[in-house]
Amino acid sequence: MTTDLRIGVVGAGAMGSDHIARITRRISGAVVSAVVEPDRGRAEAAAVNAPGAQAFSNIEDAISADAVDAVLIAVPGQFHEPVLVPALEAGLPILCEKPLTPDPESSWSILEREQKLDRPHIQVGFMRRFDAEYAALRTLVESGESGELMMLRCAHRNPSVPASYTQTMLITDSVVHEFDVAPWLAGSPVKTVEVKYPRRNSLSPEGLREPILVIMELENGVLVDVEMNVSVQFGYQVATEAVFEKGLARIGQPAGLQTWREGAFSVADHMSFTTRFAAAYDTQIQRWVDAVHKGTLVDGPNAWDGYLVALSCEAGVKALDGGVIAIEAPERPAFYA
Ligand code: ISE
Repeated sequence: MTTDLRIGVVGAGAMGSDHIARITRRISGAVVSAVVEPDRGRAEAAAVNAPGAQAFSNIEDAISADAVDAVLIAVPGQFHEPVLVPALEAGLPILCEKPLTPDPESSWSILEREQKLDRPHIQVGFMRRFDAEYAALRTLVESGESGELMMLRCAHRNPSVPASYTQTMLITDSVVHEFDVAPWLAGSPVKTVEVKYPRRNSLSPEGLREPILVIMELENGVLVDVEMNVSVQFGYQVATEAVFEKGLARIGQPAGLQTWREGAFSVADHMSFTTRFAAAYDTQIQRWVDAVHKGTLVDGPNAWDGYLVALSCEAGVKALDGGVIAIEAPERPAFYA
């Protein structure tokens, strides 16, 4: 029998506490051994779901106390680098919530540090790759059964966003997922990014100009459009229609409880990504834990994928001001082959 992997969760906000509860209740082969969170209130609230975990206010202390075998980073993206660096220096396996870091330069410097180790240690939390429907769509693309893929038509709708959500976050916090998953589905990296603005939703928070339509051209000629819409009020939806030479495929349609009453038919849908992707998050963390036990350390998107997404986000943010922005990616280091 293997000993449980001792995970230090860094950040006990919404996502971190969701992961803490999931590791404790639903993941096998792992325990939350440390919660790293400077905010005492958050740390205490999270501790309820992590019996026996030690509390630390920074990652360095958790590492020097030898309290962790692996690190799950769930603080906002701008705070990832100061956690990634000591965790890499300690040679620990890392699951880092998206994005790897907020810009290509800092992501590149993380890649340089990681390459000093014997093998990749960082998995990036692009959880959509672990969603059963996304996986089925990828299998369909690879099988060629419907012919070549030509277009991906994506809708990414949030009921609302917090007051702290800014215009660039439409790209860096939301479309960031499509920048990872569309190339993964289509088997080709992003070549150009363009953003178009339809009429503004009058219900959008002040200062936000949205929805937006993001158009990506992939290196293999597949076109991807993403309706990014964060004030839809009615629910949380992430749906994709894939257009093939001789077929169509759709994922992300509501599949909840169907009711028919008083002359109206309805299907229950999600209100948040935490429920919509709950099973994907479970699978992602279970597979990461299993990979760490096996010694492969990563089973999913790695730091190189995180770097490519950082390049796409940089292009996407530029495209918010107009133009078709091209992406020039360097060659992938052999370390990530
Ligand atoms: C949020 O941070 C996420 O990662 C969700 O998956 C995404 O749908 C949402 O737009 C983001 O704000």
